[in-house]
Amino acid sequence: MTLKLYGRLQSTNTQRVILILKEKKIPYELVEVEFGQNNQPERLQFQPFAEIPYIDDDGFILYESRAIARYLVAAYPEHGPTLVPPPSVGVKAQALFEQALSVEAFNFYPTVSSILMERLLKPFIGQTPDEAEIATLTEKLDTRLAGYERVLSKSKYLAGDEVTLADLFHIPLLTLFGLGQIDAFTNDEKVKKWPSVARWANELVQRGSVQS
Ligand SMILES: N[C@@H](CCC(=O)N[C@@H](CS)C(=O)NCC(=O)O)C(=O)O
Repeated sequence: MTLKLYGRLQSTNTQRVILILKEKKIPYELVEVEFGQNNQPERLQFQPFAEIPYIDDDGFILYESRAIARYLVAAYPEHGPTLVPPPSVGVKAQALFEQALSVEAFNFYPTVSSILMERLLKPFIGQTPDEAEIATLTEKLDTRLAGYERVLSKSKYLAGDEVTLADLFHIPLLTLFGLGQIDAFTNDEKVKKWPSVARWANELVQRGSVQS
């Protein structure tokens, strides 16, 4: 049975799963869930937190975009690239991969998604962005990106010289930097300060799985 992905194309968390499905070349069917439908009892039995995305893989239900991605690489090892370090790399290299995953989830995502909420969601629902909050968040993001530069000036990707899920998980929000007026990769001064971050981010958003 074809894997079913319940979500919405505009949802960045759904996009994270679609990206991995495409990278892994796993056939799937997107079941579009409309806004406000997540609270229906028939959905809550599958996603108790009333969110998207979730998948149904031949009766196996799983939610949380990052957990879904980890499941896909483990359950479909014969499809596409590995995207995670193999067990043979040892405990320490595995731990470095986990470290990179945490950087995305706890360092990058909360700050960038908060800026995007202000810049994109608020105007969409008729509210005014809080410019003082955006300035504080942008300052915070800049200190985070300085950290990324320290990492990415030493290795091609976050967990070494091979691309992994840790890098790919950034893509849905990276693709919104332009719309969200986040100038990290367009401001000459910032690009000069963080050239490795610009190199890494530009390469990620140009991957075939993003463009297709
Ligand atoms: N940590 C969750 C977050 C899921 C989430 O926040 N989903 C949003 C859409 S991007 C949602 O379902 N919001 C409620 C709604 O759209 O009804 C994940 O990574 O899957």
